Amino acid sequence: MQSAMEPVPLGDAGVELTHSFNLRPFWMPFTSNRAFKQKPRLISSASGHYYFTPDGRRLFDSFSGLWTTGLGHCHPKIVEAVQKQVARLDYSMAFQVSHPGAFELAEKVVDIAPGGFDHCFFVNSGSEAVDTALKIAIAYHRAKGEGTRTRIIGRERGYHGVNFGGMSVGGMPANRKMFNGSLLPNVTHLAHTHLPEKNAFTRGQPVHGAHLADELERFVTFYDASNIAAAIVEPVAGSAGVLVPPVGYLEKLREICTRHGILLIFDEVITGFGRVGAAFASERFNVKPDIITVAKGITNGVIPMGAVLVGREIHDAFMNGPEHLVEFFHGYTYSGHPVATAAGLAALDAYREVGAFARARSLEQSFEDAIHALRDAPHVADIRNFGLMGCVELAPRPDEPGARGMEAHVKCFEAGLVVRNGMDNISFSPFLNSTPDEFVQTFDTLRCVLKTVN
Ligand code: PXG
Repeated sequence: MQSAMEPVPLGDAGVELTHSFNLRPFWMPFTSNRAFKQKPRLISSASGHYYFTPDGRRLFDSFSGLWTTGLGHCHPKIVEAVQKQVARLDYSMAFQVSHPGAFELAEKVVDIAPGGFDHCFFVNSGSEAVDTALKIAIAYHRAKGEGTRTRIIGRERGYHGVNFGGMSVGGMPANRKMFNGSLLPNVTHLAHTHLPEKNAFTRGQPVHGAHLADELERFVTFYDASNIAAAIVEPVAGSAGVLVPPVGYLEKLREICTRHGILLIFDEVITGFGRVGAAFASERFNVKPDIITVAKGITNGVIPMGAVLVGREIHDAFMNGPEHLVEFFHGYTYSGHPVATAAGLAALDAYREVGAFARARSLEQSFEDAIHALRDAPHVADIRNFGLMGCVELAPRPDEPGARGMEAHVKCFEAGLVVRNGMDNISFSPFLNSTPDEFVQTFDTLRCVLKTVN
């Protein structure tokens, strides 16, 4: 039955925001700048599950930052580790010199990764992780004497960041449109797995769609396996609005890749570090890729960092030349930055201490029940969820796609709830240490907001 109650205020509603600085110079990323600057939504501090505005309003964060901050904001142990590290060693040269924290974190990350992943290359973001992974895949084949393997298979609606590699293998038309002539040449996209006519309102993995992985086999026939380096997918597509892999789909991709010597890359920038109730989605789905990319949760979002994980087979293929020479001509000034590694070490400790991944798993059912309770709310066209990832898809307003989602976002903010909308998809990434009550309140608030949305 539809709840008639008013939204339970998770945060404080109301008050206009104040600011005393010039809004013009900062060109904001992935933001409707002109609309924002007419009516800015500013956050000036955070604690636990809440943000605070400059004028003191408290807002509940339903998105754990931007899929980043599963342990909650300003986690005291991570804050302390960062403060200590920045005063002890702010930066040290990243090439031909290093510092202990980078080795310690690499070891801890591979410890919680699926068996066989025993090397970790540090970068500073998800986009860098993806471009690094693509370069590793292509260089690996070449090192093995298969230099013709250069084609990469991506997927429609995939999001792999915004650098040229990730954008090229990604499948977001709006992100690609402006750069069409400059994208990587040897890329082919699998069909996306969003089949609302068959799978709408599925709880967890949809039943229909495993056959879509067979397209990879067609690409092998068409291009020949000797020309294909890798296939890259998000195990659960996040930015596209939580597209959950159909039952059997990832297994099929794995089987086809193995049969044809194609590397399978799982982009776990969102799904890593507990988001799907396990350390990694590959563990949760029991499908092991050859390369894993991570970012976001590796430091609980506190300091920018990403990483690429590979096994010995791939790593060792690079280790053939003279020992005094660089083996892989790739890296960033800030690869393994001391402050980022300190944040990463503290985050990994915190995940372990509170059993965060198991805790996330134990919350899945109540999250699923709470989000699917919105099924009969106004404008709702589909609801999808897996682990602690969820999406409420709104029917677009005729001739104005995205406007309804944006209105819902703004009205939620005014009602004390920060949500993420990508066009008309409202996505949720609750904290790994949420309470079931927070889920209920979040979706009650959204229901009330949707009643006022045109
Ligand atoms: N891969 C995946 C799977 C991601 O989700 C990136 C790569 C790029 O990471 P960086 O750190 O370069 O931004 C991402 C980023 C959304 C949203 O609304 C998701 C991301 C970024 C912005 C918005 O879901 N994920």
